[in-house]
Amino acid sequence: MSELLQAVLESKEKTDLRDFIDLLRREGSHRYLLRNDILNAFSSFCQDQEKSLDYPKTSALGRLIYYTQELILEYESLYLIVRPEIAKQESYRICDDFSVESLTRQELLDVRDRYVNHYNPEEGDVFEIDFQPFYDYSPIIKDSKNIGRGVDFLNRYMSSKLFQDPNQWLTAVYNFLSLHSYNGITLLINGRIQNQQQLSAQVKLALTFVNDLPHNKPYEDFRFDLQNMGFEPGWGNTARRIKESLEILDELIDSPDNKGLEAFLSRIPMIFKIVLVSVHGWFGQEGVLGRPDTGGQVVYVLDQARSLEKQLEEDIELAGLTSLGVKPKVLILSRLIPNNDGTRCNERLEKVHGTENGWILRVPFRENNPNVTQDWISRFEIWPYLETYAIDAEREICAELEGKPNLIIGNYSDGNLVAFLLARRLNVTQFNVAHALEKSKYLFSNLYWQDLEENYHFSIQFTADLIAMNAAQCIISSTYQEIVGRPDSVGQYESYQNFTMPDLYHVVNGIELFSPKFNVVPPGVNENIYFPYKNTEDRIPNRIEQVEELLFYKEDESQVFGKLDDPSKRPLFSMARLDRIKNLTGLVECFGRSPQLQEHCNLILIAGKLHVSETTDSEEKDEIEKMYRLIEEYNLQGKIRWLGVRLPKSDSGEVYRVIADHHGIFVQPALFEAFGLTILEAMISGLPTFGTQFGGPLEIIQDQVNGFYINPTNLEETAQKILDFVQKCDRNPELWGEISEKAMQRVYTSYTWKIHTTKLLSLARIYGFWNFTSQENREDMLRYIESLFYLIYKPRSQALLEQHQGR
Ligand code: UDP
Ligand code: LCN
Repeated sequence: MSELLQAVLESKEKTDLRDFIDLLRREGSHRYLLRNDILNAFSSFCQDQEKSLDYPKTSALGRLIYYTQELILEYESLYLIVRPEIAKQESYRICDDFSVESLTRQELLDVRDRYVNHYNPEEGDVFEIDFQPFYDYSPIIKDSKNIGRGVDFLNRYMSSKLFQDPNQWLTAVYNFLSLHSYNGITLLINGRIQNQQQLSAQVKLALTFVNDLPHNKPYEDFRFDLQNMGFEPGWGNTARRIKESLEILDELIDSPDNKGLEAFLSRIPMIFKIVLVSVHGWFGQEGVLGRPDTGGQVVYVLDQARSLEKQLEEDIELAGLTSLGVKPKVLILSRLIPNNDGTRCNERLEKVHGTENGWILRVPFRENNPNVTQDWISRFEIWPYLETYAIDAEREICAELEGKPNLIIGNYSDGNLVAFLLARRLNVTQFNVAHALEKSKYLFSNLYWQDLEENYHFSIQFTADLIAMNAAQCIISSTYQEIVGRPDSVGQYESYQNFTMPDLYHVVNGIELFSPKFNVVPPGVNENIYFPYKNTEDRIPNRIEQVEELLFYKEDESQVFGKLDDPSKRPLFSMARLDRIKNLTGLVECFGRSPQLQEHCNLILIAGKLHVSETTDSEEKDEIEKMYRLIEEYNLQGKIRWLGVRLPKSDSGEVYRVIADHHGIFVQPALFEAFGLTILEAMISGLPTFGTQFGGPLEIIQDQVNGFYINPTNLEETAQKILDFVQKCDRNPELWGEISEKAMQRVYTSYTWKIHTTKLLSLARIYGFWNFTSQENREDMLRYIESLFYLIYKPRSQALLEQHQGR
């Protein structure tokens, strides 16, 4: 039993536990509380009982409650789901007489089913999904703090195994080097080197040869000499670079170590063509941001494509392949939407701005349902179209690339599923990115899936998630907590470990969190658009004026709501889509409830739309209405400006800088934010930033150092934190500048696209190498995954298709 639970039961605190349970029961004997509710209930209990202020922290009961993620009251029983440490879960049943039983995962899932009245054992057992057996024989990280650093671990583990047998190691290197080519051009070694022994000898010979050459001698000048020794292009562009590469290889052959291997692989030209998959949204470069389902994902994928192309170009140049006509190509695969609503989403190909060879490739959904497939479809509805989409996309991709890609990276549930289907068909490495999965966004989305199915179809989406995350060779996450949360909160992937979909299936082990497939690689910001407000030489005076006018003064009912009484007050600024989760209305309420904050600051919001008539999205409609209600209720006229504009990217960069010119503050009040690109954008611009403590911002910002955390569910506390800072800045004007400076530094040192792509490409090479050398047999898992696809995913999406057809 958990030590904390034992400590409570064996001490006087047992009475407190009893009283606390009584208190909970008073509000109903059949209840399901999640962590926030549990903490609130416990805090009321402590007040009722006049406990000391530090009781929640110092008592065993307080600590037990702190680690309790879920609490289920079921008549006479109480179930506690405790998470004593990251990625670990224990569940207990406490009976009326205080006897305690621990529960297996299966039993816990039954309890949850019973809670929602869907537990029917007499009708047979429910289908259990269990991925654990497939991970039993792959290497597993031991310590939870190393989760997310999979590649380092994998590299160390696999190398130590492989290096034990020199012959096996040499064979692996030889076979791997013999593998590479680009559009028919053989790379690295040719048939003159016929085995591993010859490889070793020829490397030494080639080294003696290049050693005598001037460092800067271009490769083309001695290409044929190397070719005669068995070496083809790919080792470097100059004598010096080739010498370094051969030295690393020589060292690896004689005395291998994992660092050397990593350095060697980073030089191997094995990635030229990449496909990024982002299916559902309006994927384009203009007029799409702020539409339903397009937000950070579009920004992320476009920036990633640009940065990948640039990095590949650099690598190819260094490898000495540019003169042979080798060129990288990055394709962003998205949906072609015939009814394009003024966007370019009906075009098959669109060049990515700022690239030589980066393209958005759009493939339509097959016209099996013209009334639906001609239009944009919400991400919740697109499941029936994805399988045929992948088949069609495969053809288009191979035509565009004149062959197979070297890497496929999916984005979000739908993109990852398509990435899986493509990777399986093409036998290519699959990476996943999941900016924010719905399962952790919608509370109880799995328990009540049947009630939500009509609008959300989570039964299909969560199945797709399980399929794609297990099939992927590598999962790129933006933060550690995206994988396994924090000591007090569950991570996005962790939430897939075990859950029930009542009447459909039980997930007993949905994903192995300790698998080296997880790697934290945060994104960056586009530094051409978002840069410090101080870089005046890069700013365009005309644009500054226009943005200034728009933010503070412009009167145009179609675009702006509100006129400021005193535009010189310090601006509090936020920008987001009007989703419930983004919680801009929460920020308005927080501002509304603090007259002091209103005294010091104006609130300026850029939030998509001003009129309900402009949107068909029900959540957006609700938020617009709520915003007006709050402005009225708190009488915020004259203190708030709400801009219903969709700014071109270049202007959105200037917006942050103009707010910084006014020594303003950026507030990101989301109820949950998976990563939070706007936080990076604001920080690099030099804005002191107050970011939600729920999600990624917790890792980007270091509280009180280069920004501040807020708990957006606690409006008074949030207002007070901002007010404190504002008042301190009023007293000591240098403070604003200090935080601003550190915010900029934070982004430059840890969150650039250069760091991101260097790491990503290194991962791709290392996973590629290990997949090849270990010949890891994943076929059994992939077969299991396929059966989930055909037996659960497909029939359910077929049923959804029929619903669409009936419309
Ligand atoms: N954005 C924008 N205009 C808007 C709202 C958002 O240009 O009206 C951009 C913003 O600059 C950021 C992205 O959209 O680059 C939003 O990303 P974030 O990660 O903050 O949130 P998401 O929308 O992906 O949940
Ligand atoms: C989606 C989100 O919700 C954000 O938190 C991320 O920043 C964005 O995608 C890019 O990954």
